[in-house]
Formats: sequence, C-alpha cells, structure tokens
Amino acid sequence: MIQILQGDITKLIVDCIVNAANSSLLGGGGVDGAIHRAAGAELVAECRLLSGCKTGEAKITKGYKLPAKHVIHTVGPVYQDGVHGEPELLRSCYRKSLELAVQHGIKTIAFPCISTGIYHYPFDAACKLALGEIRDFLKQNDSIDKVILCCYSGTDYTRYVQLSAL
Ligand code: AR6
Repeated sequence: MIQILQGDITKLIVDCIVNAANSSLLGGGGVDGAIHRAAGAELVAECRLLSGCKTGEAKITKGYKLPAKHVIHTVGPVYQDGVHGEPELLRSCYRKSLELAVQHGIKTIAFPCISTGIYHYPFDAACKLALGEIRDFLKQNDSIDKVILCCYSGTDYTRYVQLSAL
C-alpha cells in the first residue's frame, strides 16, 4: 500500500525513514539536515563508521531520537541533463532502500522526494519514476505493509497525488 502525505518526515511514526543524503553520509542541508538535527549527534557518529555511500546505493542506521527506529540513507543523483544515468541511479535508490528494508524486517517506510531539492531532479519525472519502482517492488514482495511518500510542501503533495492517479 502506498500513501502520499504532506509533512515533516522526521515526525513520522514508522519503522524507517529514508534520508536523501550525500555520499559522505555526514549530514547536509534539506531533509538530510532535518533528520540529523532530529536524531541527534549519535546518528552522525554511527554514519562515520559506514565509510560513505555511493550514488544509487543505500545504508542503514538506527534512528536514535527519531520516532522511526531506523534510517536508510540513500544518495540520489545530482541532475545534469537526464542522460548521465540519472533515472537508473534514482530508481536504484528506491529499489536498494526497499531491499534493505525487507532484510531488516521493516514493515512501514517513508521516503522523501529524493533528488528533487538541492540535487534539482525535475519533480514530475522523479515522482513518476519513484511510483513505478515502488509499485513494481511491492508486486514482487509482500513483506512491507506501507510505503509513505512524504512531501514537504503542499504544492509537491498536490502534484504527487495528481501523478499517482495518471
Ligand atoms: N521532511 C520531508 N521532506 C523534506 C524535509 C522534511 N523535513 N525537508 C526537505 N524536504 P533535499 P536532494 C524535501 O534538498 O535533492 C542535502 O544537503 C524537499 O522539499 O533535501 O536529494 C544532502 O546532504 C525536497 O522535496 O535532497 C545532499 O547534499 C526533498 O526533501 C543533498 O541535499 C529532497 O530535497 C541532496 O539533495
């Protein structure tokens, strides 16, 4: 089941939230900054042990002070022009995050709109790709009960709902 929500992902009571991180995994702006602020300093301490993360890959940590028990950190592509592997890399972020979630017995997971902020991936293309990848994954795997797509702004929420109905 896929649910689109508007709000702050750091407040969600789910098994796991996904972080749109950078390859250092040591924090940054946007949703990454918000997650690190809400989780507390123990999160960056655990992240330091992970030796970073490649674009399109995902790594898991505990959630510390977050309501979510786990954080899956994934690194979306920086959008250049769409022909530098960006769609494949963004699809990989969703797929690898979901695979990691299954391996850890996670039942409920929330994603932000990966790469659509500081990394400038066009919103509609990113959301269509996310919906496609998540739907495909859920068809082949019934261990995840709920995937939340968490939009920060009302505009993003409205558009995501429209795209999901196409
Ligand atoms: N809850 C949910 N979504 C949020 C929140 C929040 N609290 N805050 C922002 N968003 P971005 P990227 C949305 O820029 O494009 C960082 O510096 C935001 O509105 O956070 O993947 C990392 O360290 C947008 O829709 O991530 C990397 O360097 C979405 O989250 C770089 O940014 C993603 O925007 C990653 O860039």
